[in-house]
Formats: sequence, C-alpha cells, structure tokens
Amino acid sequence: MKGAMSVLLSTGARMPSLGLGTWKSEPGKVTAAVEAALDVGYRHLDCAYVYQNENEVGDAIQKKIKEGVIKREDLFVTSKLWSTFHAKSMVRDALQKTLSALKLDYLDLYLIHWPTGFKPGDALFPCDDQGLVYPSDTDYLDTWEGMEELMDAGLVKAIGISNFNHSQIERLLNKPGLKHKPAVNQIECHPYLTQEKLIEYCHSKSIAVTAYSPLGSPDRPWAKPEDPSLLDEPKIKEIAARHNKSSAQVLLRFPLQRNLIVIPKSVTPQRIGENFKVFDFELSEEEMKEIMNFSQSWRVCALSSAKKHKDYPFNAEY
Ligand code: NAP
Ligand code: SBI
Repeated sequence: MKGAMSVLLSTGARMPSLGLGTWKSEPGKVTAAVEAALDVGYRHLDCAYVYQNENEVGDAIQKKIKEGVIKREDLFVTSKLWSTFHAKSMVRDALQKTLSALKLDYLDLYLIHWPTGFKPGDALFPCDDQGLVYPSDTDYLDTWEGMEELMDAGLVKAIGISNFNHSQIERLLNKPGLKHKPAVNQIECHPYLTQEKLIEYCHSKSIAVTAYSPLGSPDRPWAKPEDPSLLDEPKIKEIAARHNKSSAQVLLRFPLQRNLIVIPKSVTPQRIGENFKVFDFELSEEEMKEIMNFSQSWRVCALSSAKKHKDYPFNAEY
C-alpha cells in the first residue's frame, strides 16, 4: 500500500491528510475506535470539547503510547474551543480542560469551533424558548488574541478556525497587530457542498482546509428520510465499483485529490480500516468532475439556532 499523505501547514508542521472524526462517537465506544484507528495507521484525531468524549479519546491515546504503538510526537491531535468560552479571559482554561481530558501537555492544532460566541455557562447551547441561542458580546478578533497566547505559551503548535466564511477570515487576516495567522479552516465539504470559492480563497492565503462530514454525516441527529444520501448515490457506487473500492473510499479520495485534509468519523473497526485504505488508487480528472457536479449547497451543519447571531457564518455566499 502507498503511504499516507500529509499537508504542509504555514507553521512548517505536517498534518496527516486523513484523521479520525469523533463527533457523535459515544464515550462507551470511542476508546476502542481510537485504539483501532491507531493500530491500523491513523495518526490524526479530530476532537472537540463539545463532543463530550475527550476523556475517553485520551484513554486510548494513553494506552497506545504505553503499548509503544505510537509516540506523542508522531500523533496529530486537533481540538476546538467551544462557543461558550469565547471571552479572551476564558480561552486558556478551556484549553486546559481539553488537555487534561485528553491527557496531553500540548495540542497540534486548536481551532475556534465557530465564529459565534454564546453566553458563558453550563449549557453548551444556551437557548431561549424559541430555540435561538443567547449570543455573548464577544468578538472573534479578541478570542483570536487568546488563541495567540496559547501558541506563545507553547501549549498548542498551531491555531486555526472552523466554520468561518470568507469575509470573517479576511477580517481576521486584516486584524491590526495580528501575531499568528490561522493555519487551518475546518469546514463542511463533500460532493453536495463542494466549497470551491472558500477553498480557493483559503489556499490563496496559505490556510489549509479540513473537510468535515465527508460522507454526508448519515448519523447526524437531525437526519430526515427525504434528505439526499451520498453513500447511496448510484454514480458514486459506479465509480467505486470501477476501482474495486467502496463508496465511502471514493468520497474520501475525492477531498484528498483536492489537497484537503479529511476526517471521517466511525466507531466501527471494519469501517475505520476501510476508510484508511484510500492511498492506493486515483480518481481520474473526469471522475473528479463528475463528483463535483453533485454540488447543491446542501449542508449537514447549518447551526440554524444561531442564524440571527451577528457572526452567523452562512448568510454570506461563501
Ligand atoms: P461523516 O464522517 O461524514 O459520517 C459519519 C457516519 O458515517 C457515521 O454514521 C459512520 O458510522 C458512517 N461511516 C463511516 N465510515 C463508513 C463506511 N466506510 N461505510 C459506511 N458508513 C460509514 O460525519 P461527521 O461525523 O459529521 O463528520 C466527520 C467529523 O468531522 C466529525 O466526527 C467531527 O470530528 C468533524 N466535524 C466538525 C464539525 C465542525 O463544526 N468543525 C462539524 C461536523 C463534523 P459508524 O460510526 O456507525 O461506523
Ligand atoms: C455537538 F456536540 C452538538 C451539536 C452540534 O451541532 C452542529 C454541528 C456540531 C459542531 O458544532 N461540531 C460538530 O462536529 N458537530 C455539533 C456538535
């Protein structure tokens, strides 16, 4: 099998192009899933405080370091600052919670999970009776200063953003006194939401792009029977059969050939193995175009409860 791929970040570090997603991975299943992933060669884990399973992810990392399967320095661990911790004064404590749950002394990448700050407190989505989130009065430019301090303290090797649109990134890049540029923007990206303009903009600014929900997130809690399903698309199945691969493998190869990083989630050991076998085949230019043609601006993660927030990212075209 050909070796796994990586992307060079603006910090000079390399980020493995394929990582294991952990949103919705139940605490009772995620330790075994991460162990299985590390055993078959994954070296990149995508975590977040809001997933409420970082402690169990950390158990697996510890176990595999103790067993000698991996060394900390060979692993790339990402986590994300949740929206209730956007006040600059809260950023360091939020990171410390994540580091102690993961049982690590640094992260490879820490992202602002959403540009939208929410009211601080125990509720992760503090909502009114209409279901709309209570915003905080924070500005993500101040949050960014808190992130920069983590870099300077050596607690994180790189900082980045997630779910930021083009104008929000531009505003961040133009921030007076900016000390560290975002290394990565993590965004939803799959054949129903191909994100050409945002990806081109990020790459033009040397910001690497991670594609989330690459399989269309079939286990998203708000899935409806009438929603489109990437894994069931006949054309994807046809391309997969041509290469003797599964539809999931085609959906993962697609972003890799666009120089993206991709983070499929699974808690099923067989699928975890299958999803890693994507470095030994190539989609033709024609097939890439065919897959790109599925584009229909369909989002898994619209964060609709925050659509009235001043920093809601998805009202803009890109
Ligand atoms: P996804 O990776 O597109 O899909 C996960 C679903 O696909 C699970 O139901 C999984 O089932 C199934 N699956 C995995 N491999 C499969 C295979 N080979 N064949 C058939 N089914 C397969 O969805 P996602 O979890 O939304 O996105 C991936 C990761 O991106 C997340 O876990 C998270 O780390 C990150 N993310 C970030 C954000 C953000 O705001 N930054 C938002 C969404 C996601 P089983 O687990 O049952 O095997
Ligand atoms: C959660 F833990 C709960 C809800 C939720 O909805 C939006 C999408 C999201 C997120 O913010 N990041 C994810 O990976 N999924 C999420 C996570």
